[in-house]
Amino acid sequence: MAAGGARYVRYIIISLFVLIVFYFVSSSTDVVPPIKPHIPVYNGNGPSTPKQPTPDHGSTHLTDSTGSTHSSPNSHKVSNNYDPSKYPLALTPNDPGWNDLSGIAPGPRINATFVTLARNTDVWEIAKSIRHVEDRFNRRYNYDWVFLNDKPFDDLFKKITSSLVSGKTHYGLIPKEHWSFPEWIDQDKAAKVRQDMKDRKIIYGDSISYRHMCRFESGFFFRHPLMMNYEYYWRVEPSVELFCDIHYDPFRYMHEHKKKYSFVISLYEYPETIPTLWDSARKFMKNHPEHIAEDNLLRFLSDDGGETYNRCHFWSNFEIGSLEWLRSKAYIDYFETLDKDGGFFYERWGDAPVHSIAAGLMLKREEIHFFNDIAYYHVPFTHCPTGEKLRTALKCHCNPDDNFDWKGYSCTSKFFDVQGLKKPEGWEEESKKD
Ligand SMILES: Nc1nc2c(ncn2[C@@H]2O[C@H](COP(=O)(O)OP(=O)(O)OP(=O)(O)O)[C@@H](O)[C@H]2O)c(=O)[nH]1
Ligand SMILES: *[C@@H]1O[C@H](CO)[C@@H](O)[C@H](O)[C@H]1NC(C)=O
Ligand SMILES: [Mg+2]
Repeated sequence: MAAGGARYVRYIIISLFVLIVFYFVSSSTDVVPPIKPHIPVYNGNGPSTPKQPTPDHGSTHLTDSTGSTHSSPNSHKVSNNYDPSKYPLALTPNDPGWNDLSGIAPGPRINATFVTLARNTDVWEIAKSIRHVEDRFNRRYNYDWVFLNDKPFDDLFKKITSSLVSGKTHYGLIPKEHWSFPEWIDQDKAAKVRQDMKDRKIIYGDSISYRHMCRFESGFFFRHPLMMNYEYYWRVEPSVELFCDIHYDPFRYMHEHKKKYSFVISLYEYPETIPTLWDSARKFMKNHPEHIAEDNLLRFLSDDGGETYNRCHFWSNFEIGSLEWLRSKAYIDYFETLDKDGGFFYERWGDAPVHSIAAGLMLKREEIHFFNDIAYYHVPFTHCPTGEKLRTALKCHCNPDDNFDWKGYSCTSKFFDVQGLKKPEGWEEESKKD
């Protein structure tokens, strides 16, 4: 059967050919070096220079170790001349790239970092936060993460966090002057206040470290040598959660829309912690009229034209903001006025109202942004975006009944009113639920 034999030979040759092709295709990733995505880092100004990887050991005396234990999958190439329209942000489900949530995001990177202040004992709680941030966003962007502490980070903290962050990790020690009583503080007076606040059962009222924390977050974190390497920050605290996919780069949003400060939750401050904060702020306004923005957001902070503070503030455990703004003369003059008045120790001023008053007075109101699409939890409040269509599109896993935005103790409704923004459909029904 000659014809049958030839057929077998043909089959064998074809099978061999298919096998060979298959072999080459499947092994080509080993043979050909993987193509690294070319990701320029956008920098609002300054020359275009490649970002140097930080050396592994102490670039400054305040850095106990950079802890860069693994390299990120992309090399953040610096370029300050990208054309935003060439890499449109996927802001809505109709925008190109919306469904592209796998692999490294194409397009430029901003000169930005995550930042966390934490103790070594916070390691497992910050691990959870990092997991949320990475899964919902950073695994595709690989931004750096700076960790700051008033004591050196231990090996466990560095090992766990650097294994979870997809970008580079840096670990910094806070200098003593940024975490201690300034010399003009009367220790006896401060101690009496703590005892009194303890008796009145004011939350963290008797804590010294909480006060150092609030003062550090108010006036120093953005000036730490590790933070000097960036223009924007995203603050992350232990035990926070993100409930929805983030389809675009919030840092780029901030940069391209000229935003300087942003929030997801706002609320009223405990009056007992800030009796004279507004007096200090008014002193600053009087002494530094040059720093007050013309089209500011004072109406969010005060219901009587600046006479009194209504206690509305952006909740600062989440913040995406401009470091350049915090490092500006305006902000530093403001912080120094407050710091001299001593309320971080004679009262218990929180960094949230301190940042919020600064933003409300010194920024133009269009420079402050509400990130509705970043769903967030920090005990005990949740921001879960209003509108089922949006939540489904973002694959959110928060319970909409938990949304705090339109509840009586939130200031977000006021923010919308003052900004002249249209509230999302369904907000009224949510505000009626308990
Ligand atoms: N290194 C260091 N970090 C601290 C210290 N106290 C607080 N932090 C950090 O500062 C941030 C705010 O502290 P929290 O204890 O979360 O304060 P809070 O958010 O007002 O209160 P909670 O409701 O308890 O979360 C967190 O990132 C903490 O990890 C401290 O003494 N040392
Ligand atoms: C990022 O910003 C910092 C602070 O402005 C600057 O010193 C640094 O050169 C910038 N880095 C890049 C890569 O542009
Ligand atoms: Mg917290």
